[in-house]
Amino acid sequence: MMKELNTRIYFITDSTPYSEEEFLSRVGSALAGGVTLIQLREKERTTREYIDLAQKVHALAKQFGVPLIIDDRVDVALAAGVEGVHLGQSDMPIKTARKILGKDFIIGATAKTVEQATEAYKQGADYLGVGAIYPTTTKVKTVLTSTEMLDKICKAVPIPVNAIGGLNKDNIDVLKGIDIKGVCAVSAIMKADDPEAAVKELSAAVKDKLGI
Ligand code: TZP
Ligand code: MG
Repeated sequence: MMKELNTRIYFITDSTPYSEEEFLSRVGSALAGGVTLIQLREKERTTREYIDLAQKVHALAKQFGVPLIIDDRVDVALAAGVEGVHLGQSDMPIKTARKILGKDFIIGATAKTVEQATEAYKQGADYLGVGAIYPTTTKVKTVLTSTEMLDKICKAVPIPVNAIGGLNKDNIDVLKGIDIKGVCAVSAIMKADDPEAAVKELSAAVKDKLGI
């Protein structure tokens, strides 16, 4: 189902090097800068810690009217009462998640091939993240995805497609002419001296260079 979903500046968090206070302050700053979608991505926390942090980030995101997506975990997304979940190729199948979560919940999927993209769409995904476009310093099990593949995926599915992986305001030109609906960024925002300013600069670059 097509939803009102703005994936233009999709901020994916990484709390790893920060105290909770510093992390939440950075997330608040990024939200103030105008991210349109936010994903809490935690790999090391216990389920209880993940839910607790999700509720804190959700309280912030709600102040800005920005939907919160939880990485990997349908149970955590449900327990924290957030708006969405992002599922990779080894997470719960999209079809199963859709059955559990209902039609209004936002479900995102990772795709690296046209086959994965069309399958995720058929199973009920609302948007796709495709990458990594550039090598990334964020801890992730991924391989590079070409801009040619990104272009093919955009042409293959009617849902919004976002590019991800090593993207920042200075290197998104390679995405020009490809029908993505937004960019995902971790480091470019999370590690910035001033996340609010970083979001504003990325947003301006996305508008200037990609026309979205
Ligand atoms: N999936 C593909 S690349 C990536 C994920 C989660 C990490 C992107 O992080 P960064 O710091 O924006 O390169
Ligand atoms: Mg994941």
